[in-house]
Amino acid sequence: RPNTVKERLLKGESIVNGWLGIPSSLSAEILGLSGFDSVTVDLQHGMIAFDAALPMLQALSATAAVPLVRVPSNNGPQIMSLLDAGAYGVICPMISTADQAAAFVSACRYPPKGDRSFGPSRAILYAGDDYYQHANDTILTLAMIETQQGLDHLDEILAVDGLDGIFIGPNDLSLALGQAPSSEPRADVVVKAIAHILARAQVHGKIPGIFCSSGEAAAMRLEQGFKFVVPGNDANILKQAAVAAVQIARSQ
Ligand code: 3PY
Ligand code: MG
Repeated sequence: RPNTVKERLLKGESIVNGWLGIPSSLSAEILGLSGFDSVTVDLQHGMIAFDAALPMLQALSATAAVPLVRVPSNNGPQIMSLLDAGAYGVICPMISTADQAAAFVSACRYPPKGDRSFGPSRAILYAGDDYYQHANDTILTLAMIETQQGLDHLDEILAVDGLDGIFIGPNDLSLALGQAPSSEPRADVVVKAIAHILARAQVHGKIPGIFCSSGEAAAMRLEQGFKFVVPGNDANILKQAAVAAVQIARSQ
């Protein structure tokens, strides 16, 4: 099974990605059927461990959305487990150096390109029996740029072979630059850093992605030139819709 999202990104097309932090296969199925191109199971800040992530990846398989994960950290064995579980792409937080980026990419690639260990227990069910032949090209790798060191080493990180793109974490990036965390930063220093990361990613031919917290914000980022955006996460979308529905009910 091809990774249509990676193929489209490499052609320069834009992707709208859903974001799951609630540990529920039903939530995964709902977002998977909501029109997103891909959906990310967030094992870093979502309330999700491997045992909950597995049925979520299975639920996404019943939809057209490409299943991605955000891992808690740059941990090879953990990345490999989630790939074995059928993730077709990995977003890795807090990438600060080229060595870290190279280790991340290596965990996603079978030898000789990387050091991924073989055993795609469920991936083979999702992908098909020829998983091994295509896996190194299929798996999407996005390194999060969200630390001061990551900014300092941006060009070296972007030069890492096999890294498909970057994904900005605006909250951690704000903190790194001495500002309060925000998904839609307004502080000049953060606005400039985001524009800089975007421009450098474009120069290096890497996919520029960014987390955002609403449909409007995601549309603005696409307009700005980002190619992989997130119009909010499941918990916030649920909360906002619930609050709005209660308000409407009480206003009659
Ligand atoms: C950040 O904003 O730091 C993120 O990691 C978004 O999920
Ligand atoms: Mg972050």
